[in-house]
Amino acid sequence: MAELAGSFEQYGAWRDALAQAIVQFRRWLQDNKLLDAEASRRIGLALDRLAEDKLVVAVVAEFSRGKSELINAIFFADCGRRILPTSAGRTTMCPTELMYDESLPPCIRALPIETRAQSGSTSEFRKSDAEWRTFLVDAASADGMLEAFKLVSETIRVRAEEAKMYGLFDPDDPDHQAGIDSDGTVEISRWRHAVINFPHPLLKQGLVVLDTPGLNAIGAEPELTLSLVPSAHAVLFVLAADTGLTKSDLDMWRHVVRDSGATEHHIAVLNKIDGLWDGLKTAAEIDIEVQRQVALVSQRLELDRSRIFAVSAQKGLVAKLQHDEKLLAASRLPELESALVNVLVPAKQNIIRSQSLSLIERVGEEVRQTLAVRERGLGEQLYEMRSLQGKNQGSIERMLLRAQREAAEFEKVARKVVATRFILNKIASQALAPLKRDALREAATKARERMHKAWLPTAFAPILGEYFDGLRDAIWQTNERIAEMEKLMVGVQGNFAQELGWSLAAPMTFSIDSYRAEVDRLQEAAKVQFGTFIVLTRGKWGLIERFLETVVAKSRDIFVAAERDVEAWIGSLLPPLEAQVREQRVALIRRAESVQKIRDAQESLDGRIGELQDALQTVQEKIESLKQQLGRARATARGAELQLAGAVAAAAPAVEQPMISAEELGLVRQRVSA
Ligand SMILES: Nc1nc2c(ncn2[C@@H]2O[C@H](COP(=O)(O)OP(=O)(O)OP(=O)(O)O)[C@@H](O)[C@H]2O)c(=O)[nH]1
Ligand SMILES: [Mg+2]
Repeated sequence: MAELAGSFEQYGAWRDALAQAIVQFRRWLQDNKLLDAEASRRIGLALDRLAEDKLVVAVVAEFSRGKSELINAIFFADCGRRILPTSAGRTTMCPTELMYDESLPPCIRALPIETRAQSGSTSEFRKSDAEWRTFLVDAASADGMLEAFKLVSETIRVRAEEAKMYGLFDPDDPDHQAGIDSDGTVEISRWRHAVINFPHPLLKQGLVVLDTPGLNAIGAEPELTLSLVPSAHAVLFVLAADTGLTKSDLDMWRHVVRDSGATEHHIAVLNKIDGLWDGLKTAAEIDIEVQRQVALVSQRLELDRSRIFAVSAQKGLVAKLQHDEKLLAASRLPELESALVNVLVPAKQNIIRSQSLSLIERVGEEVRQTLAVRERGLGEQLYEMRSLQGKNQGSIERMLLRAQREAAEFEKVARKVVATRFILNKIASQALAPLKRDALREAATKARERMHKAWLPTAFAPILGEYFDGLRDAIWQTNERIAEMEKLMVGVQGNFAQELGWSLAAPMTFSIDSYRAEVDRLQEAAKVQFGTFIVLTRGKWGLIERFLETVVAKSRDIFVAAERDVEAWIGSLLPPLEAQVREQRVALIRRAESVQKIRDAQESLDGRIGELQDALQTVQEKIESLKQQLGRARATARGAELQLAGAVAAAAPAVEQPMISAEELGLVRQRVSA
């Protein structure tokens, strides 16, 4: 925890410093009147992203493997007690997120299970407060908190038909049948989802921990497998040494974790190794036994041994609460924590770093060009004014005519920007149309109706396949229009280069291919889920319906994000050109004006030359100052990497590592950072 907290704190401090540097850069732009609306919007977005940055750890396992205990031990031992309820048998009944949102008081927000009878996935319910129940928590009272957190294990008894309506009871399943009481009721979770808002230091830094219930609940809540687990930055899959690797563990690993995407985020935990400490075996014997189990798990999960950690969550928690270093080392929890930090922090930091750097470079380059145009304009004016020294009225007159003619010629070229905006808007609306809500809704309705009409569940998979093909086609269409817009911009910029000698940065190459990859991933996850469903439900429509809803909700999320990116890209195309046109126009008008004033003897030539020299110096100072601003922001963005890597490397050797060698750990790190 010390290492985890240290890394998180460093990461959080780096992120804050980065945000600070971007704010400073924005202020500098503002003070120097160099911030246009588009750059301001982009900077605002980047700052929002930094403020909302989260690191999500999902803990997944069959019931009673010790997920909740592991969360208590790794993240919350400093609360001085066990905060999430743990017990033999099923305990956590609903997916539970622990996080901190400072705009809310400490509380638990819970979505009643009855919402499963309505349409809408958890993420859709999340968008409104209406269905959620909120319970305030007194964060200062450990007892109060503990009491409040028991909510996640609350159950209710309902009639079997009602449970069936929620998709939690299958009359054809003998296990489910056995669960019916003499009064015809079954026990189900009271809540569908819980979000604990809790001002713990790690959560304040942006950590989100997702605790999940065992298989049955996961199978019934597609949101977890399609959305929450795949989008986590680290997934801990927990097994227990006393039960070994059971068939249902393996099913869960395959369907929920392995097939959910990025394997480099996965860590397997073999928990409850304290069961092997029977007092009769020597430490060496215990170690051999643990190694044997780890080897077996590695083989069955097809996961590298360096990714498997044997621990005792319970002893780790006790050791931390009692400050017992020896017991903590025996629990082997610190090794797992090191690995978790390495999976979680560097990869996330790289993403944030490159996003922020690309924003800084892009905005910086645009401003640099604006200043360069200004510098050139002033330089030219100065040259002209100097050449007027000692000239007669006739030459001044000629120069005025030339200045006026050039200003008029420029306006002709500049008009092309207006025409370009018109064409661009037209293509833009064609580019965005396939991603719009209506188009998606239509595709979803069609798929749903076809499934409804289909007689055999075997017809479902191809229908779903066609739905996904439709999504990919929409992305393809958008990409085509994007390419068209890029070509248009390159052409217009070429025009300006030819006629005015401008060199503008080429439009950022862009496509929404990454969203196609997300659609592919969603389809993969959906396929796996779907296979399980057909078997589980034997064609139960309610469950299929809910599953379909989650797929549609998730596809909508993908499209909303894609649409936002496309809009932002389109928005970034013209402003740099427009800014230069503005700059140039002002320079040309100023030039004609000053020649005129000199002709009319309203201004002395020397005075004007002096003014221009001052203005030129000011611009050159701004260019220099921009360089410094950019250098500072870049350094902040790059800065913490070495420190962070250094901190992890320094902390690692201090921990005893009987299970995995330093080389192996290095390999994991390399892979993670790769
Ligand atoms: N001996 C031993 N028992 C443990 C360990 N970790 C957890 N347990 C016990 O295992 C039982 C289940 O632990 P939980 O943390 O509730 O398990 P879970 O995976 O959250 O289970 P669900 O919430 O039902 O899905 C509890 O009685 C814990 O005390 C451990 O490292 N060693
Ligand atoms: Mg639990």
